[in-house]
Amino acid sequence: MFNIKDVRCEYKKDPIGIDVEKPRISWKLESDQRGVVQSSYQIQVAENQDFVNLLWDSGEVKSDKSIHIEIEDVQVTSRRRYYYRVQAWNQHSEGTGWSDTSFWETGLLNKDEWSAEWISSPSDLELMDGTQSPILRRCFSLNAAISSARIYATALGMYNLQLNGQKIGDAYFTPGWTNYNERLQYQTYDVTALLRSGNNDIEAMLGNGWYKGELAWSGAHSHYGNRLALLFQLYVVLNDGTEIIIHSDEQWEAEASPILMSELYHGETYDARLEQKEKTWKQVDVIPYTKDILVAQENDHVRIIEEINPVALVTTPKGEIVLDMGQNMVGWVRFSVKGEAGQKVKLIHAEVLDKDGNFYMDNIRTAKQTNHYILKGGEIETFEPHFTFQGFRYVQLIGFTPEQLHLEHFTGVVLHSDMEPTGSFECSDSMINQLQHNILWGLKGNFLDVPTDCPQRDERLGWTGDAQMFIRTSTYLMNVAPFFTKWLRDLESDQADDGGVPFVVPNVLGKEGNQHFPPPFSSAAWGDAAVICPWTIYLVYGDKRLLEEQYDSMIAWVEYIRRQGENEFLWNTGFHFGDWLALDSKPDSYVGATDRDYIATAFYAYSTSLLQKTAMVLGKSQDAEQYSKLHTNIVKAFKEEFVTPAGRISVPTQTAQLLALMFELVEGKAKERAVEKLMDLLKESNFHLTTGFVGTPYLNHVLSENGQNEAAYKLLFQKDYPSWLYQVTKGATTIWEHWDGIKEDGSFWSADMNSFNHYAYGAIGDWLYRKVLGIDMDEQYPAYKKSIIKPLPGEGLFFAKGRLETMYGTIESSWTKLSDGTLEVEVTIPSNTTAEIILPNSSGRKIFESELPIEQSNALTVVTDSNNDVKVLVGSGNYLFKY
Ligand code: RAM
Repeated sequence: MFNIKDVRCEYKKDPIGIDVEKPRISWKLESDQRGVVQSSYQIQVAENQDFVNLLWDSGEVKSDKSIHIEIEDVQVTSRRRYYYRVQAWNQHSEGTGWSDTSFWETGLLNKDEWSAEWISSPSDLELMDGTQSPILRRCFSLNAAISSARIYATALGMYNLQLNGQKIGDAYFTPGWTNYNERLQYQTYDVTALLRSGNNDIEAMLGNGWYKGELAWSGAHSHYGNRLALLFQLYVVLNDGTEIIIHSDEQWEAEASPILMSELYHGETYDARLEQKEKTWKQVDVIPYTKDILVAQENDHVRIIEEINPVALVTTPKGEIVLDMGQNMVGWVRFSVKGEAGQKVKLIHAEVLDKDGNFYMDNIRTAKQTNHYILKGGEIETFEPHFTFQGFRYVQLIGFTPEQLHLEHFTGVVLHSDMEPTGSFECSDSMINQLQHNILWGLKGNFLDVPTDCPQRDERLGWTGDAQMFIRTSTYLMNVAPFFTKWLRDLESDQADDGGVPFVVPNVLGKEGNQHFPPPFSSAAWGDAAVICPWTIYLVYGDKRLLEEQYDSMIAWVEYIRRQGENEFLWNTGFHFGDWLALDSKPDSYVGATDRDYIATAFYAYSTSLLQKTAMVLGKSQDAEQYSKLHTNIVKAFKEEFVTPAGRISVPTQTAQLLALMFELVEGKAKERAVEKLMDLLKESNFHLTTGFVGTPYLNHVLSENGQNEAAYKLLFQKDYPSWLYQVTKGATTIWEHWDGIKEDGSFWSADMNSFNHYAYGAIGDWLYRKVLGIDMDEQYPAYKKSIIKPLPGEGLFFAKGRLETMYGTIESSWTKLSDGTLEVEVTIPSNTTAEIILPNSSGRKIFESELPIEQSNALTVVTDSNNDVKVLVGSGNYLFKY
């Protein structure tokens, strides 16, 4: 058996509306034999599904490449569907036969194809309080059956399209949040089935969204503009071949919608009675606005991903009626209600109850997170908001009659970017499994079009540092390549002329003059996202094109640092967040004890090393040499400044030792001393961490890498404050911003910054997957073309098992300690890849693989690693080791 499956174009199955000139094709191979590699492949692209008129035939190409193969020789044009198929052969000359036919469809590739005009509600249309959402509509009739129809649409603000009363597509919060000053995504919809011959009615409701709404915590709004507008273009091909274009222009009409107010932070107010009001449509305004910034949708749409039922309806000591969703979630509550016209109901959303069990909103700060609904009366009516989302577990219900209060009338609707789930992790300890669950929900709550720090309070911003800390973990949970591709383009477009990278992307904290932070708005470990994120996406998905695209931005960041201060090899000037929220900070400070210039210089070295590797990958050998020299000089300067001649790191904190070890800034005696110091510091705190945002992601890695795996397990299993499991003991269902968001006595950390859904500390996930399961790769062979599987069992766990869907297929890794002391390790490696499996604690033991003594197995090569553990080199297949 040798099959081809999961054929993809630009990571997607049959994408429509993409504007990539040379799309890349990837596929997976499947075989029941071990050690299977692809020896050749063939791709055909055709105009039709019958593959008679070929646009391109690669012929049989001798290559083991099966991901990101560029379609080079097809000159793509707009609004066209291209069919393609692939077949592959393995080293035994077995062929897969042709894959199922797949396609991609282009969007509007040239800006001048936008004949539509920007339209807005006219200035004489009365919108209540100036906050009411407008509806723009166009009625038209078609006099023949429809053969195909596509809509290309976007908005200044958010839009929600309906065709003949039905929502178009399943995406929410369109057009998504980009740096609207330079980039605005449009979406493509196949509406063939929704249109009818006869009369049709298109309606677009507009909301403030990220464009005009309130963002950041100072009450500031209209960051990109204050006039909502729509750009819309519909192409209909009738059965007789005629093409009709309906686009936004002065023929459209506007009227006020039932949405009286809608804001991301504050919620939505909807008066359902207005649905029945007689409408007086007014002609829209055509407004001047550029179309030069339009780009096709790049990341995954935000969709409704799942729905959860509330677990309880409680009355608090204060008498509040509160719904408990059982899970801190992001999205909204959909509810059904039957009552009199004019009845007002209200849902307020919070993350936690206070220690007395009362509803608690203080940590949400000025965000109101409140949806108001005014009933139209009569039959059962169902409501869910349009242009807002809430981060919550508890919902206070106000204005409902006792008969209306039934659990089954309320549903939690979870929305986030619709990325493909790729990983799983399970082990013998239920608290660690809960931690893993919380990490996943941190991602769900904060990967809503942009990677945000938190999803609930008046913030919800794309903090670069948080993204950098969590990106590798996120790759173990979902396919985040399209998500980060889009965000990195925003990062690049928001990058200052001098190469500085803003604290948040998209940058709404202002490029200058922001009252909250002193300029220049670039902080070590935050701005380094410019280098760490593209490099990570390259490693995990083999996406060299993204590296090429981001290369200038990566260089600009490193050169920015180089220009700071007087010594080009140290970064010892400017504002930095430091080891944010570390526990060794001074009273009343959020900045940990590790010197900021120490952190800044360490990250400078790290980013420069990644830039040097990037230059190598891209074949830019002169750059590689230059950055390798720069790196050597930074490390030298770092040692002179921060390491004593006898090898002691002058900054005596956990985070300082971690950075030096993780970024390989010390070696020999100094390295040994750093490990000793780290262990001493841990012993002093009775094996508890003191690290903040910067140090925490590396803590367990460094321990496991430096012969202290048991210490890493000890930290993982701590249940008292501060530890990962402390929050689990407090009932957390997501990861907290503060180690003591809820204190031992049930009181809270101060309300000004206390998010209960903040993924940064969830970066421990990277250690769970990469070290406990041991799923890692050889960097020379990115995308897990060659994986390194090195599970590290430890005290407290009997088994761990998990999987990761890679570009080549599924990697599985599990280990079990049997009661007789035997260890079982099972590994699956996808076809067309190889692996190095390092069997933990195997030194000197008799090992069986699938019941045969390992030496007799001809599917693998046995060598030993530096610890004398047995290392086996394998091809694809499933392997079961026992010893
Ligand atoms: C707060 C949040 C965020 C962090 C910044 C520096 O706004 O904790 O996660 O990155 O500070």
